[in-house]
Amino acid sequence: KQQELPGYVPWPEEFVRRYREVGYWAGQTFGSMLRELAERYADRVAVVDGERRWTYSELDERADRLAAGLHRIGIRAQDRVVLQLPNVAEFFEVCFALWRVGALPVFALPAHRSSEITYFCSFTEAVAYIVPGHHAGFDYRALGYEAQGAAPSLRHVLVVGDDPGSFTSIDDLRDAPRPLADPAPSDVAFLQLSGGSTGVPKLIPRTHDDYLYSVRASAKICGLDPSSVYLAALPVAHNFPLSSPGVLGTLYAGGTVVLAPDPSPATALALIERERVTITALVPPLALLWLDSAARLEHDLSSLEVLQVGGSKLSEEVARRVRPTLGCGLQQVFGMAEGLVNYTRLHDPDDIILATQGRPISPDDEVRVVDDEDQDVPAGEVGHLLTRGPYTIRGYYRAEEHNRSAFTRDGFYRTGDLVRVTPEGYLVVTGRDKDQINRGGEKIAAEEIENHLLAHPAVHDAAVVAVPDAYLGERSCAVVVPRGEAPSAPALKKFLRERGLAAYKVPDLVKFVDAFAQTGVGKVSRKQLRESLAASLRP
Ligand code: J2J
Repeated sequence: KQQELPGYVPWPEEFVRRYREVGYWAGQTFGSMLRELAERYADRVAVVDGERRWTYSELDERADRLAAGLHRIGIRAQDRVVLQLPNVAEFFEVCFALWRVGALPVFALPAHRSSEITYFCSFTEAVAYIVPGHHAGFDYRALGYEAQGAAPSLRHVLVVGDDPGSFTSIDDLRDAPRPLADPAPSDVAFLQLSGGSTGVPKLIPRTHDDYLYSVRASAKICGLDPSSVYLAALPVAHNFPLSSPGVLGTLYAGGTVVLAPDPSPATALALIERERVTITALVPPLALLWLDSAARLEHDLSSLEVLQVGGSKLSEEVARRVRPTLGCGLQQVFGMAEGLVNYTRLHDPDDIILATQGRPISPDDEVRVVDDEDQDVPAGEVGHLLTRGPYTIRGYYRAEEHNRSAFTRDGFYRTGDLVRVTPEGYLVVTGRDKDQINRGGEKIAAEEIENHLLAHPAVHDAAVVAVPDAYLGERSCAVVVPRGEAPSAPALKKFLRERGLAAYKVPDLVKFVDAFAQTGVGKVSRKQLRESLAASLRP
């Protein structure tokens, strides 16, 4: 057995034993899963990307060939590889190839820019960075150069697509398959991104064992089988479309994954009709966009059985419109890349489906709702959600100090969500106590943006908070105390974009104030400050 990844916090031995005994952890790896799927579903279509259709055997063979090529250029077990691909078929080829080598994808999102990418590459000491070349009007190879400049560990920038420039194309890495040792199922399989509430994004180590359990159980809860057709409208690297049950759950069930290049109604609804899609997943603002779109009348959506909505709170009014308008069932999904995922079940009564965010996947998901002193609140009351279980991490990757506050001493993850539990055991999300803005499902860590703002010479202090928004649920607002003459709001936003921040993190609004409130005893905490600013901005 290989050495454990430094910076990974394993489950305590008694939990490992239990999760294996009960069969949650089935001792499988992603690589061996694909091998079995290729045997069972050989000629069935696994992935549809535009006019391309890859069968299960084709995907399996591609993964073998690329794994051999990655191995040839020196990529080895436990190496970290930052992966930033949009919804293209090669996403699967590359992931499974890395898993066959035992290397760890680090899942960046297509929206990330140099600020995020250089951090992921240097913090994880990545040996390679994989990009799409051009995509959606952006040249990712430029990020490749920046990453190389910033991360001495980076030996390769690999490009998917026709125009690698001076980098290596993955087309040149499709070697003859060679035998490679499969990683251990208990090994870390990849690093997923946390929504985050701290100055730098936290990385989430997920093992083959724990993640595959959540994928298998999710596929079952969502009724997936070989006739299922899943439309990936959200970016596939995000935990929701990746695993709840998402693209991996669909492959596990022998179904077909259809990749949408973008989630607009025009693109996605046409694909639903063309590919006879049965299930898809959206964040609430996109669900609203689909419901309001005239395009839904132009397409036959009769194949669609389930629309999953999650990532941020879905209002009951919007929830009510799903079945009458789109003709399909609704499933609410409340999950997190750290682990715990809750689903309303397909045959739950309407009041549960419309007004709750579901219940946990596993009988061994432990859920506590506590007050500020970590004491359980009376049943049904609102409190902080803590959780522990067979697919919830025990610590972020290489974050010893942060882990001391993000987890309780007995290993519960502090989700930062405020919830109550219904008598039927379903969770209702009522709010949040983490310093994060949930911009229609896209998460923004206040402190991360504040640090960027503070780098501006004319910014004395800054706080970033959420303001309510009819469409997105929340938008972000930077409240800035200028140093000397205040810069203009557009100039500040431009400054942030030029620092290489992903566009969704650039504050929607900028407000200037003379000073932040101080209490009699001294400075108020950042958290209190953000809370009072947010309250003052609410209409
Ligand atoms: C309210 N808040 C929600 C919901 C997530 C499935 C689905 C979503 C995610 C995800 C995921 C919410 N109502 N229905 O990983 O596998 C907020 C909570 C939560 C945070 C996690 C999955 N669904 N949230 O959104 O890691 O605040 O995962 O703690 O991006 O999103 O964000 P993230």
